[in-house]
Amino acid sequence: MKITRVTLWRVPLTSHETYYMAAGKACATIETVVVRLDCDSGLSGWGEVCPIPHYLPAYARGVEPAIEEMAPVLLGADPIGPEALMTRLDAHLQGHPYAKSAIDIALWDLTAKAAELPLYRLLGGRQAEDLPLYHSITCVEPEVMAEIAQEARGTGIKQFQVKLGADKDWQADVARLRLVREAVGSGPLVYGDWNCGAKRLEATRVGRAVADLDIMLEQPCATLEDCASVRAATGLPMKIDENAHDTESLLKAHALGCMDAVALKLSKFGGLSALRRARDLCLHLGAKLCIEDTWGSDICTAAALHLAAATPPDAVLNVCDLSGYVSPRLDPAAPVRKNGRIAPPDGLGLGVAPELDALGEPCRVFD
Ligand code: 0XW
Ligand code: MG
Repeated sequence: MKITRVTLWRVPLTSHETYYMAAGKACATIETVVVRLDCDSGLSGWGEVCPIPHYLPAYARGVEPAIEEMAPVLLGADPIGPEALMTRLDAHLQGHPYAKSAIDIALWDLTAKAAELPLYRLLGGRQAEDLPLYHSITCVEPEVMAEIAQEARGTGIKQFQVKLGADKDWQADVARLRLVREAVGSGPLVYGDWNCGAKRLEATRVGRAVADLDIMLEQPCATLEDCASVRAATGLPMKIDENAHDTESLLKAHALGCMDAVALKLSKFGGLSALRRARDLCLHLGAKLCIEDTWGSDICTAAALHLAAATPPDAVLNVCDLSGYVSPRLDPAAPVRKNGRIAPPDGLGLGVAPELDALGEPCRVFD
């Protein structure tokens, strides 16, 4: 089997509610990039990547030139066994993991379709029927965040990510954590995410002011060293997100003692092949795993769900139904949350395929 065509679409995804984070970052309408790899056998594989502006060293309009650069290696190549082709792509174009993520997801979709299996079976086999979701709460007034949490709790959600720092008011952040903690009752997991937007001082003040509560902190500062200082000063468990993007960063976070949990996002690492290796390392290091992507719709969401379903359930902290936060749905038949959980699709390959109407006209075709 050979790849004969690479087609790209840019699709604006609009959040149901604008999603505010620290340091002026927000998700209102964000472009996702959808990739289709067509083969001479008639099979097609789908990929997607949706970088959030100002969030990581990645941007949506960077995907197209990176894929243009990789197209000569892709065209005519055998897509079966994605890691072999990804190794060739890494030699041809260094870095650019976010652009490679979309390609790698499409290669896994093709490989699983050719094997006539749902992707989770190729990734090691299904270990979980469904997976626990967290609900991410936009950084607005503390009382409003508590209401959002309570509403989500009523639908069965048991894990809450409380965005912090958007108004640079540390006492408001204390109120956010206290009110959400109170609103959802004891038991559920509540964690505050600064998305790198705090300095050690304010993150430590916030953490110490809620240290009597059952709270986890997520990526308070921009560096692992500063995150580790906050963890040591507050005694609160910590999830690392933006700083975890390759083997070296995972080993460093573990050595610094600040990686109780970690966000394994497809586009930070370079797709399912790289994320599966990172997952295995994290299993060894004993961190709890959030398996997801930065943002996106049904393709990113499905890819992460397949890997999460093929991971030992006691290591999985949670997953994210990214496509539930935005519209349009690329595939209206894709999985949705049910009682705070979500299951991977059961069809062959990724088990999702975008409706062509939702994609519009392609922005580039390489053949
Ligand atoms: C990546 N986000 C902005 C979107 C996800 O839903 C969660 C959040 C994060 O930083 O963890
Ligand atoms: Mg985060």
